[in-house]
Amino acid sequence: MGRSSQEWDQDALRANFCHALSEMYKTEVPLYGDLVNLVHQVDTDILSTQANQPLNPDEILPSRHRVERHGAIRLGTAQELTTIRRLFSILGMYPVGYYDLTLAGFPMHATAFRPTSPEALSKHPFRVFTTVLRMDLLTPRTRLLAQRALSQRSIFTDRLRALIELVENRQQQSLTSDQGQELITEALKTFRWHSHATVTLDEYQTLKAEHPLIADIVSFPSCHINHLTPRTLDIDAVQSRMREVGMPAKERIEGPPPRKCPILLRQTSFKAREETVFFRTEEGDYVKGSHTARFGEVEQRGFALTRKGRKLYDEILARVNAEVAERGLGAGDAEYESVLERHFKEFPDEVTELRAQQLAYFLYRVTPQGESKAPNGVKRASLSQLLREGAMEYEPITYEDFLPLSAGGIFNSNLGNTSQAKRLIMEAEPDLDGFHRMLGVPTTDEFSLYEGMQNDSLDQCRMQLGLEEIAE
Ligand code: OOG
Ligand code: NI
Repeated sequence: MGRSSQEWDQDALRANFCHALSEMYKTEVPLYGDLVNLVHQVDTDILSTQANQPLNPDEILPSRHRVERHGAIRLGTAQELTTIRRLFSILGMYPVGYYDLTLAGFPMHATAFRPTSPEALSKHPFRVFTTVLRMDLLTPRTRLLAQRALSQRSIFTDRLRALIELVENRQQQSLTSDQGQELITEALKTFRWHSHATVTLDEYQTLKAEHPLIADIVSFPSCHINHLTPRTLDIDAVQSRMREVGMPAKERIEGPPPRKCPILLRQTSFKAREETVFFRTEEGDYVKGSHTARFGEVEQRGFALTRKGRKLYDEILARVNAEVAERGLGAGDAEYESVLERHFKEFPDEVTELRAQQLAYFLYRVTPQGESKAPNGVKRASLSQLLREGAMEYEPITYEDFLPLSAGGIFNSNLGNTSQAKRLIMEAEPDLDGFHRMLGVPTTDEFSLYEGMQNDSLDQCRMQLGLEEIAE
């Protein structure tokens, strides 16, 4: 990034973009604004109770907590995905991870555009879950309809394209302050809601019959943001407060059960609202209909898991789902929670165990005691010994990605009444190569990012302690 004061840096641009998007979404979906206020109230109560005096979260929590939000968009074509990738890279957000949504019966795959360095994450961790349609999984009739509608739309303004090119053609990836502001204004147009569809009601219904998300992706002139997600200190409290105030909360919190050591993430949301949409008619005017897609979500984040930890998580979830299916429990069933908690007892819930068994990632640092230790000529030491001696300490790395979808983790008990089209989708293979081709670059593996952070911290400690090697 350039250094001149009139230039925008990526982190500032991302922060401004996130703020602008949030303000726009609050106007579009007023209930989202209510949810943000509710979360703020819950966090205030939690902090005040803990401290036994009234406290304001804005004054206590790290700024990254108050700003943290993720959003989600759904795209139709490779060209749209490539351009989104170019836009987000200007904001310091890069494609991390691959999510195969066929496991949930969606003809889509996805990545998360997010900051990747610890510095950028601590400045502003905003990320966007970005899905793209898999044409190969649509029936021929729907595919034709989708291709036609998508080829006729342009979700980016000419000015936005010009600004992206301007940044790319420069030596330094920077914009003047005015250009930065303009980039945000123009980008918002890509994500805003349009109440006038580009398809007829008939076409919409055909698309929707195959999968509601196909209709959501294909029928509109933009790729509207479909939800935003603030972060909370206590998702269980948010869930009950949503119920108390009569928000249409979903039946249960997704992800692992509440634990002493939180892992991955837990999230809940209010259900998507039905909205008026005007559909094109053959005669060139519009007829009134409706569409349901946009909602508000809340998340609480825990520790990032290693591959081994993720495997254990998937296995446990598969067991939960097998039991739930066998007993015919629904998502809203109170019994579901106890099944979840019982099976998750197998996942260690002590930081020391999570570390010793290499189930989660950690950042290491040298303690003041370690720093003051005189060099004794020793060039090698074991990690466990350094920890035991109190020369080093560690803290968990926060999970920055999304709830993993795994074959075992999907609630598939009622496949019996699943349509033929959905069955075919669920039996499809992931297509990472195809996704990379659409994206134009490979995605970064999330595990390697966490591992890199952990290794960098160990390396830093090794140098600080004057050692040649810190062994396991
Ligand atoms: C996928 C959204 C995924 C989350 O929090 O897991 C997501 C979609 O577009 O429906 O945002
Ligand atoms: Ni989400």
